[in-house]
Amino acid sequence: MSCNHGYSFRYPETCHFSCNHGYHLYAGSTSRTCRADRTWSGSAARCCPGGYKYYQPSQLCYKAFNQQSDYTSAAATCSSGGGTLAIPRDAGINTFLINLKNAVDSKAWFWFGLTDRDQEGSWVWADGVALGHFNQWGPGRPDNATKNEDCALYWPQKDNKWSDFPCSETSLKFICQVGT
Ligand SMILES: [Ca+2]
Ligand SMILES: [Ca+2]
Repeated sequence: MSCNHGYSFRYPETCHFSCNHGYHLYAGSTSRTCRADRTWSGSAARCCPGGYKYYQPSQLCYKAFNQQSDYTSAAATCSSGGGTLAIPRDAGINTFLINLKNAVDSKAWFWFGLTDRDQEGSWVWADGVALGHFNQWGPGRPDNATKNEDCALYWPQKDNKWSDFPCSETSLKFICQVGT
């Protein structure tokens, strides 16, 4: 994000924002005017990398990848784009992510950023925060069925509830998130 190449503004000058190369504007104002009270008109522009979609309530960008990967490699792909595996921390984000991945592949399983790899039964989001009150586990899940099911996924055959599966499984697709 840049504003006329960093030129400093005074009332009543107008700043024209543009997204950095490879990013697209999703929300906010491309032109903001410096007002007499030293505040700016409009609202902050939000840019997402190409292929990512902006979700206003979380102010983050998300992309469902149409490629298969184990959990660790998926997380590395997200990290190389400056983000993490997506975190459906509340019902609104969860619904947004379900629609996003269904538009890519409504039958595939998709990883998202939740794991109990470090301590069995202690689920932690991709940003290190412990899973709180909100969850959407499917019936009987997580079950750690093969004793090493430590990574979370969307389970389209069960109304897109969450399930646990071995992190080393390579046949899943995945969803990333990145800041604006
Ligand atoms: Ca587990
Ligand atoms: Ca399981």
